[in-house]
Amino acid sequence: MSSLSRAEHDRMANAIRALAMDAVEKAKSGHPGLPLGAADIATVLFTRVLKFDPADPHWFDRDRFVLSAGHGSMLLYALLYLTGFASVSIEQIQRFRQLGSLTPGHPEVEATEGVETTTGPLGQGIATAVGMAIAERHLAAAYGAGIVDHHTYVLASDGDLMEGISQEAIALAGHLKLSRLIVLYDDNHISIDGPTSLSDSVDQLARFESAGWAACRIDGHDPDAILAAIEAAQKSDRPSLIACRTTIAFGAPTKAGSEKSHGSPLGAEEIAGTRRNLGWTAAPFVIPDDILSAWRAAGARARDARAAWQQRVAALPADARAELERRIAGAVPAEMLDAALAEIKRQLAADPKDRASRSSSELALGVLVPAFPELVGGSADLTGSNNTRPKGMPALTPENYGGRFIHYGIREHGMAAAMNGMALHGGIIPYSGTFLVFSDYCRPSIRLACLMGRRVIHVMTHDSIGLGEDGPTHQPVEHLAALRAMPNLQVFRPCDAVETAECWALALASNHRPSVLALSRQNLPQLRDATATENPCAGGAYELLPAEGGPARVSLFASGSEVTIAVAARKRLAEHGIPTRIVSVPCFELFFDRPDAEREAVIGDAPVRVAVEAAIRQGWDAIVGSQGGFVGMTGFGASAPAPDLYRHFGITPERVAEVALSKLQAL
Ligand SMILES: Cc1ncc(C[n+]2csc(CCOP(=O)(O)OP(=O)(O)O)c2C)c(N)n1
Repeated sequence: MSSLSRAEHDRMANAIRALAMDAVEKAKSGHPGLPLGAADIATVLFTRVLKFDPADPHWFDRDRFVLSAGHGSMLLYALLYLTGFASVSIEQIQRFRQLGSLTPGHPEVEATEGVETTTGPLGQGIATAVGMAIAERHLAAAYGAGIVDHHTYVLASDGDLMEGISQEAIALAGHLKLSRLIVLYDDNHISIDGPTSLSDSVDQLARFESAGWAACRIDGHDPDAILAAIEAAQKSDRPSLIACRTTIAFGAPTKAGSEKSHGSPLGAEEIAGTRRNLGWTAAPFVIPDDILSAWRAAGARARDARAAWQQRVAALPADARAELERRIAGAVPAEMLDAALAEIKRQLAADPKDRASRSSSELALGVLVPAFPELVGGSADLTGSNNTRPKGMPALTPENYGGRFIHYGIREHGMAAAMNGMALHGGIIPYSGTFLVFSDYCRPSIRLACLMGRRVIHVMTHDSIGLGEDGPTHQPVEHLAALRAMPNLQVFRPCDAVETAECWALALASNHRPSVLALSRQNLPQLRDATATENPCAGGAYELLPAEGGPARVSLFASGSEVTIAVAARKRLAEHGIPTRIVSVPCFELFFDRPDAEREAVIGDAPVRVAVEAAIRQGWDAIVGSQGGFVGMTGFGASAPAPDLYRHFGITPERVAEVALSKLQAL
């Protein structure tokens, strides 16, 4: 497949166009414009360039292809079918956008083998691809070019480049000189409202060049120009943008070049006209044998390369091979984790003292980072505040891709998307840091991590009014509830150093879930005995202290820094002769996953339940009931030293005891 005549190329590209317009027509919904417009780019990429093997969609050293403009999903499904991925049969193409099909409206990595990442929210794909390209360079540094040596290609649309996240992503990629990242920009000048000139006048080439990229503009319907530009990009020492000038819905008689083709079926008449224009005579969903064979041959191009790669892996020393395979599988063996957790607890037992949970996390990382070489950390310019860089962890830089700590800059959204890309690439467990209040700045990428079921670990410090003087702009109030609302996200809020270590272990062991670790700025006493070997945080909530002097009259539930307040309130209630138990609630999600009976046993049958958390109440009713008490925040915080704020907002042991007593009196 080293060269194709123009006629052969056109027929192969038209196969994509035909499948896309017919599938959208049958589904009565979808986006035909992009696949028709970008078919030439995709055909060159998949027949002449991309290193992949449909027989082994997970081949670790394959090139990654990210369709950032996920609305053009039929382009990708057509490519997967044509090149011979078992996941996408012609029947699946015919079931485009139907319940349970492998061809959902936008590409979903968990649904369809061959799809590298879930896309649809514009800008996420290109930013995720940056993480894949970082992963490639990092692992190439660790394992050598014989094992890791591939490119990451992106097809991005106007919308991808307009989204703010793309700026963070291209700046990071340019800074890190990710020369294996090649973005093909479907420069069709059309978005939903009409011509992009309605809302945009950015010079994209200048923009990318200023961020340290190589950039060029070509005719996106000229296969030779496309191939030449990609080959030049492969030789560049920087990431590359290839702006491919295309016509949306290329070939359609009245809708080509118009926003009318972007997001609705072309209609029978327009499709008939497109078929005539393209010289495509086959019936819907029928690909002539010679064209399908040519596509299948393209899909088989890298078979030998994959076999050779497998031989190189097989020739590795047994230990190195086993370690590589462990990392590719994302396996965190229980014995490795147990040993690390035991070592952290040993250090805590040897030196019990008050620690901010962010410092406890640093102590934990001091053990975990050496033990797990797949951990790649970072921070969005808050390294000293997030405590995510344990001593001796080298930075990942263009001069040292083998480094393990990424200075993401002030780019929370780009950071979270890049972490998704690393997790998707495999071989890496990414973690990073920012302030909890800025979880809003990364929320769309965290949501995708949840949807994709990927292990990314967000250390989010300064988790309440307890951060103090920086004031309400920096004090999260609704963020815990907002994060807990996200399906599949584990939000950990440990109460002390022991719980922090335990929550880290749980996050690491969760191969198919992302986690947030919400950590305090302020010091916290160590409430738990560090010599205990079990990990009660695994249940999400557990009785930290039992009632004394009789059956519990009050159950106090709290997370993080407020567990200490609940413990002090218990003492006050004891002075009133009220037996009170304390339940620590480090993770709602794990708690709510438990069987009803277990959950009820932890909630207990004390007649009064009160929850304490320096945040809004939302979510706590599931534990304390709507009649239960709550001590926390009802609005934004304020700027003052933390102890003053806790007093000002009434999050104190006195207030907790008062609420419990008044509830008891009302019984
Ligand atoms: C974050 C986000 N905002 C809005 C949308 C809805 N949307 C889908 S495609 C699109 C823009 C279409 O323009 P372009 O990216 O140029 O794609 P083309 O029309 O060329 O297919 C929009 C606004 C989205 N998918 N993601």
